[in-house]
This record gives sequence, C-alpha cells and structure tokens, in this order.
Amino acid sequence: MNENDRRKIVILTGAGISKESGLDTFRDTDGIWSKHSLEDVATPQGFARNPVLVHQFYNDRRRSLIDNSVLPNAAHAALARLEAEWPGEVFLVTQNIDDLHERAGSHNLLHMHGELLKIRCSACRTVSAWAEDLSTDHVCANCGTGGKLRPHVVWFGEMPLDMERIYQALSECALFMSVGTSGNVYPAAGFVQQVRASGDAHTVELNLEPSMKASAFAQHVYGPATEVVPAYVEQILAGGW
Ligand code: BV8
Repeated sequence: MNENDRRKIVILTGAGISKESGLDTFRDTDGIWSKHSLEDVATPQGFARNPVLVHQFYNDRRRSLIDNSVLPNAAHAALARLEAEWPGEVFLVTQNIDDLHERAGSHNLLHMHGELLKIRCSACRTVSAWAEDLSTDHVCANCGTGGKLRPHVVWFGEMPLDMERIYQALSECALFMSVGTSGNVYPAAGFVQQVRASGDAHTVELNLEPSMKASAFAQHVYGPATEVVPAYVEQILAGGW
C-alpha cells in the first residue's frame, strides 16, 4: 500500500452487516417488516396514532441490542481496520441504528437514520443517550415536558441526518463501498448514482445477493459480510482497488 495514497473512501452500510451479529434485517423473509407494519411503527403518523405500539417496537429492539450476546462481527471489525490503516479518509455512513460500528472501533461514522440508544425530545429537540425502555410517561430531563420523548430515529417521510455532509463526501470519494443493504430505501439507495454522476470513483456492492441497485455498481462481491468484507479490506490495504 502506498502511504501517500490520500484517496477518500465512503462506505454505506445497511442491516445486512449486522445480521451475523444476531440482529434482524428488514426485508429478508423473516425480517422486521414481515412482523411489523412499517406504516404503524416507522412513520410519524404511526407514532401519533399509537405511541405505545411504537415505543414497544423500539423497546424490544433496544433490549435485543443491549443483550450481551449481540456483538460486532468480523465485517464491522474489518471496516474499523480500514479506517485505522488506510492513509486517506474513510467515512462510514450507516443506515443502521445499532451501535456495532462504534463498538468495533469505527470513529468517522454517521448514523443517517439515527440511533437506537438515543432519544429526542420533540418539545426542546434535546438528544440524549438512553438504554432503558421508553414510554409516554417519561419526562424530558432538559425541559421538563412530559410525553414528548421519542426514539432518536429517522422515520419514513422524515429528513435523514446530515445529508449535506453525506453528499459532499460522495462527490469527493475515489471508492464507494455499499455493504449489506437491499437498495430499497431513499435517499441512501440513490448514493451510488450520486457517486457516478460526480466523477470516476470506483463503486462496489458487497452483499449476500444482488441489491435493487446492483446494476449501478462497477463491481459486485456476493457472500456473507463476515467473509467478503474482511477479504475486500485486505485487498484494498494490500494494493488498492
Ligand atoms: C426522505 C428507521 C425526504 C429506523 C428507516 C412516501 C412518503 C414519504 C417518503 C417516501 C415515500 N415514498 C418513498 C419515500 C422515500 C422513503 C423511501 O425510500 N421509501 C421506500 C420504502 C420506497 N424514504 C424516506 O422517507 C426517507 N426520508 O425521503 O425524506 C428526503 C429525500 C432526499 C433527501 C432528503 C430528504 C427516510 C428513510 C429512513 C426511514 N427509516 N428506519 C429503524 O427503525 O431502523 S429505513 C430502514 O430501511 C432502516 O433504516 C434500514 O437501514 C433501511 C434500509 O434497509 P436495509 O438496511 O437495506 O435492510 P434490508 O433488510 O432492506 O436489506 C438487508 C440486505 O442485507 C439485503 O440485501 C440482504 O440480502 C443483505 N444481507 C442479509 N444477510 C446478510 C446480508 N448481506 C451480507 N451478509 C449477510 N449475512
């Protein structure tokens, strides 16, 4: 590897990277959307209609995440290694709301759909760390308002976080890696087109199977993330792409 290689790498991850850590994906046959209605539990309208149901949905996922059997896997570790060893910037944008990338050692990381271990007050907008069950009975520690706390999660119809920073990074990168996402949800599903429109970056999809956006990628590597991601990172660090 050339120590002077300052090319930037942007990585997008989705639920598939956390599957082998024991967390459900959304659209696999046994996935989250096969057990819950997206409209009921992942939209502002659903939350307004039935906050108790939505709190239960996220409380169950928060409890699963903090279960000590759920750990970062070799794919999370490989992306953290890439950030540590690649001489240029590595920027990891995740659609996931779990904290497995952090726990694996990734630092230059953005949760564009929010974080399961944080809550937000709809009255004062304060965001706080939160690892317990949340209910409509809780009162905001900052402004004292009751019944206005929600998961710090981006629902359908809401603006993903830090889009300007993401679009800037997509326009500057030399390599765009997409890992473990089905390419169903926008704006993330459109990132590969954004990269291709910005220049001659290399684009690679690493997934269990072709995503909805497979044809937009220059390279495809299919297999379980814990196998294909460490191998691809090894290849980058040995000589680039
Ligand atoms: C927006 C919440 C404007 C957190 C999520 C009508 C009204 C309003 C909006 C829309 C509309 N119609 C369309 C839209 C846009 C909408 C959208 O895309 N809808 C889809 C359904 C068509 N998007 C939005 O509303 C977004 N906001 O558009 O605002 C805007 C636009 C542009 C710029 C600025 C603003 C908000 C989207 C965020 C919604 N929140 N989640 C939570 O509860 O988790 S989305 C949800 O889907 C998750 O965040 C998840 O991350 C995301 C994507 O899913 P994936 O991660 O890809 O998971 P999936 O199960 O689908 O796929 C897993 C993949 O892994 C599979 O390919 C599988 O093969 C693979 N895999 C499995 N095992 C492995 C593996 N790979 C490797 N190894 C393995 N072992």
